[in-house]
Amino acid sequence: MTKDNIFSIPQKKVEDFSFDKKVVAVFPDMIKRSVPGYENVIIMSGLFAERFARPDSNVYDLGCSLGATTLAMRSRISAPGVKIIAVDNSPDMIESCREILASDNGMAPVELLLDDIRNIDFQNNSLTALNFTLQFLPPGDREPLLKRIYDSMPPGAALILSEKITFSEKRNSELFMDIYHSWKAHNGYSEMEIRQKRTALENVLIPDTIPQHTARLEKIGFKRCELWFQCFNFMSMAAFK
Ligand code: GEK
Repeated sequence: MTKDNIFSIPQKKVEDFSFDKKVVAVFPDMIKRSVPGYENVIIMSGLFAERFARPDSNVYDLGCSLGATTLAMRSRISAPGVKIIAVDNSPDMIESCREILASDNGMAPVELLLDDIRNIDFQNNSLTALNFTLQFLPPGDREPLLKRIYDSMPPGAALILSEKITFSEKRNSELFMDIYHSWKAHNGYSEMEIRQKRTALENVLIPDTIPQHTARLEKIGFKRCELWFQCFNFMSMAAFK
């Protein structure tokens, strides 16, 4: 695994974060050291897929990056006729993801799309995973996307929504952010790396609170929304139609 040291050199002006070749080259190390619980969320996405992927339906992995969620789901799906549709709008991610998928011998076919998740015509959708992706959409685009996902689902279908979050109580936001940064330092990131990455993400990743997520999902029509994972300012929810 190539070590992430992208932000280890002082930068005069920290540019907005983008999922380019440099990030792709270190992505597995970056996400493992930057998202608490990431590996669990991925494994559990496979367990959701085992239960919710219905015969002859589509399963979506939106913002698939290098295909970690797709591979976890693929390894668990046994229902016949399931296709996984994995989407990312970073050409560098998709190129590397294609190579990774080619060396996997899972059964379910995977359609890999280089596209914006806002452009996808969702069909026959038994399960959608949005693992740490919705947070990168402009806030006003989040509800319309979730509504289109909901509309493409039969009753009983599921959504996995994993996100970085913030808190309505300012002191809690600061506390959890601070503990989160201590965890990053524990994982070997320097104070400068943590600071520069934070600046790079400032305009790019806009977190919501758990009540905002829940209210939006319920407004759209999802019947049961459950928080099934949380660690500091990261969480994963499951919502069912
Ligand atoms: C994993 N789910 O390993 N359309 C398509 N893709 C997008 C868009 C968009 N509008 N915006 C961002 N992305 C993955 C991890 S990473 C999370 C997801 C992170 C893509 C972006 O290119 C990147 O690959 C991914 O969403 C977010 O389980 O790095 O914190």
